Amino acid sequence: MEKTGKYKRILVTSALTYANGDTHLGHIAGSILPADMFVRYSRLAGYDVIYVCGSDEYGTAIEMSAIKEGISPQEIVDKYHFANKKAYEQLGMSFDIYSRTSTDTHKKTAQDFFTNLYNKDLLYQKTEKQLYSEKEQRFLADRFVIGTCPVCGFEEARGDECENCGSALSPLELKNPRSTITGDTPVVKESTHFYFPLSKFQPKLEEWINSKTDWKPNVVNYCKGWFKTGLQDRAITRDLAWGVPLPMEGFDGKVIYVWFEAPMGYISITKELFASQGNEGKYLEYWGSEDTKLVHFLGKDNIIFHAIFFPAMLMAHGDLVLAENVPANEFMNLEGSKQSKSKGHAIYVKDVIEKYNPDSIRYAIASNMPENKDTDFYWSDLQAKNNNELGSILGNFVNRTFVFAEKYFDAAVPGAGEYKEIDINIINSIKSYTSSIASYYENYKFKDAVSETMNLVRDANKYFNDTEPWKVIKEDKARCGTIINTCLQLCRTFAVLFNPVLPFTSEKLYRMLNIPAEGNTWDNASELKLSGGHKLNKPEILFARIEDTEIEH
Ligand code: B3M
Ligand code: ZN
Repeated sequence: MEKTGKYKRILVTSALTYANGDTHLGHIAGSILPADMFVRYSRLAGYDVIYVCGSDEYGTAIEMSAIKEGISPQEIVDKYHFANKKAYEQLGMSFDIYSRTSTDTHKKTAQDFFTNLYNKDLLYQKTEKQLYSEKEQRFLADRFVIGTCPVCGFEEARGDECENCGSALSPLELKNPRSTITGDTPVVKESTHFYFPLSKFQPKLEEWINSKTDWKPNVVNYCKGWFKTGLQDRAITRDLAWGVPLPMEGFDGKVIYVWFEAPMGYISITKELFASQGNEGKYLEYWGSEDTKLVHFLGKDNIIFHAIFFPAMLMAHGDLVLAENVPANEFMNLEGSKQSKSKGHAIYVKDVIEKYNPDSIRYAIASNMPENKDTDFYWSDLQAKNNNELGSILGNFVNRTFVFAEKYFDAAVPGAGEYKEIDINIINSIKSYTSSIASYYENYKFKDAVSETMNLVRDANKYFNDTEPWKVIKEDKARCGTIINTCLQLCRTFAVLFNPVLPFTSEKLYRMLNIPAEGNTWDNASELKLSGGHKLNKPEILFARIEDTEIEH
């Protein structure tokens, strides 16, 4: 029976990954892993939840990479859409759909949205000065130009946003602008673009953000900072070849600005999900209903677009649900500096997945997730978490439980005899652990959820040590049976509670317990569902040690 509560369904999105390069651990930590953990928990907790994501395939980021790689924009997005989709699957990301924005569905969705606002006379045209490269014979939009950020002085700010301070910029605001491709200094030429009246929505947006009393402070503070500066109307078209064309005649050579159409990718990809089930119109049950809890996961550099720009567009459009939460993460840097595709300073998923257990990678990121401040990924930390927590605490507990069951109880679940106080204490603690971990997930506190789950395993190890089955087996086999029965029940509990962060280990545990994953839910995670006599499968190594020689330096 699906859980209801205030909302009938949950719609989860992760920031659409630019298909201009291989995805790295910064994307995983910022938006993909927290969303996947939240969705896996929500499914286990019985919610009707869907998780949509995909490749962001327009914008100058794509064109830049295409020029650098000497291939066309379509070739670059085809190359990296499929590469990133594969990398996410290998890392256990459980999207309901991972699609892309270079589809006809997306093009129509974006153009219809644009037309909706245009027909309401909400958009206006303005002829404005633009940076133009004589050498390249093109206007320098967004990432085609870099310069010094007028807000923080960062010298490699891009024409659309400063990745250092998160400010949304326009090319003309940059000091000493220069072409990213040729380095030459652009001239100023006029061009006409459509504008979205973002400034008009500031009062409604402020009221809306002020009503979000349960949002993370880092997100609310960013928004309040922009309100204080005063929201500026935004140009929503560009002089570019690669992008979604405008839906009306007479604007050849112009496309819809990527940050105006990309968020509509969440809508178009939801349409595709239900179209694949033969019912495209069902997308409106999610996007067109107040009963939907819409949650956007992303990194802090995308907050303005998800907490201000996209909500304003949705308000303008009407009849579409606004985000219930935008639990943005800060950055996970790589041993001190920000991971960046364009600078080649990153740990790419495709590389790390070849060498390490995907669950070890997920666990190392989740237990150090940049939820409220930047954190750093260190290879030594991956090794320590794998060896000293996953291997020595969880792996050790499961292994010695199964070894006992195999050696003394014919590889079956022994009958649970008479419980002593120590048994009842650990069994009763499971229920309180299950609800506290649930509360952490419901409130996007993933680090706490993971460490609390591991605390239960620490208690389980203490239970094993305190009950001394290796001694008890010599004098009272029935008592030993009660102990090992309890430990095996805990292994099933771990298969449920660790599923959000360790999906592959969860699958292994179900296989070893010789039970299907189906039917094991958050609500019954604390029940003793394994019956005496139930045959077990062979124990498997959950986490191989990572030796010093193996770890990247
Ligand atoms: N493609 C992510 C980025 O800025 C951007 C997210 C779009 S979500 C609609 O790298
Ligand atoms: Zn800046």
